Amino acid sequence: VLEAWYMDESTEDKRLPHKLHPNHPVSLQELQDVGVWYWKSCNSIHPSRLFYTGSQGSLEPIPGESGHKLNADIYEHDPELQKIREEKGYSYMDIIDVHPDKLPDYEDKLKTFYEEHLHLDDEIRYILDGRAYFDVRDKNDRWIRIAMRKGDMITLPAGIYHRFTMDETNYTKAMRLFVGEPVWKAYNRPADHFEIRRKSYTSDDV
Ligand code: KMT
Ligand code: NI
Repeated sequence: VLEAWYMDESTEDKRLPHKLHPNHPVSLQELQDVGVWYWKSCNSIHPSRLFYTGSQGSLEPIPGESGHKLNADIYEHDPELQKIREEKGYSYMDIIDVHPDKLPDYEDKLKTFYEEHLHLDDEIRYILDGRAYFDVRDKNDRWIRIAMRKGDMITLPAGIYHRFTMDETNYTKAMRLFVGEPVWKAYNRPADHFEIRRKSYTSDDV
């Protein structure tokens, strides 16, 4: 099942869960309200399955056999991944192995990933192995932490403030997807002058 929660204010190790006490979980609907899509693989170790149902972009609990059933073990030739890529136009993909021996400038990159930033395009990640956290700001500017593990896919909408960190297991391998030629440019906060910040993801009563 989806694991997402509001974060505490502690400045302790970013790799820790940082849950509130008591925990304040965040639902799939609440994520969708800020424009984040999240879906899990059928091979997830979690019992509850959520399938991305396609064109409407909705996530629903197992609707019979319809929808996509990603399998991270066969990502190189997974027809379900292929279908999503075709439907969404994710023509570009590469794989980022976040490990000191595999990722050049490992420490610097992790530092950059954890700076609060936005992109002008969607950030689409599919976790092939290991685990990680994506943190996103809700409409009231509070941090939501999303736990990602093998088989999970996420789409952060263009313009949302977010950041990324490893968890205590210190390993993740992720597929990066993109519509067309990839643009990885990150704009650290404050970056509110962009048109994309006017449209959405900011407080409704502004
Ligand atoms: C980003 O821009 O936040 C990232 O690319 C996160 C790291 S993907 C493993
Ligand atoms: Ni980013």
